[in-house]
Amino acid sequence: MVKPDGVAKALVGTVIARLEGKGLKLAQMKMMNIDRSLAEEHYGEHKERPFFGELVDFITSGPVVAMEWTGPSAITAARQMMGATNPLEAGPGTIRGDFALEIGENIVHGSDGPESAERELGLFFG
Ligand code: 3AN
Repeated sequence: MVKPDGVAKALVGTVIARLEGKGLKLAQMKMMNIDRSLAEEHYGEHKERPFFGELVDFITSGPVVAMEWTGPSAITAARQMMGATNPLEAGPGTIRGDFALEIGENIVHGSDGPESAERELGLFFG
């Protein structure tokens, strides 16, 4: 998903181009606004974390672009290209390493495994 900061910085095309360049295939895509209840469900695993409120505020602050990507080891490949959660720890050449500075505004979200991918695809495209 390209998060509100990525959309605001006009990075949707860049994110898509990078993943397509790697060889992944874009299977579904939807620009949308996420309401609070969907955001709380999406980030349910972080409910007890101190930054949960900020996370929900931020993801609902503007339009996002939800996407389904497919291909060999798509999750591992996409997460490698996204870079570490904290942009200051994300290497150059990664999306977060190249375009973000703050952990709360790190341009993209990616499912962290097959189960979360299934769950999140159901939330956004089901
Ligand atoms: P990732 O998106 O790399 O899988 P998660 O799932 O651990 O990272 O975290 C979800 C989101 O929560 C991150 N994309 C980031 O925006 C935010 N986040 C994670 N850790 C922190 C933190 N310590 N402070 C503020 N926001 C955080």
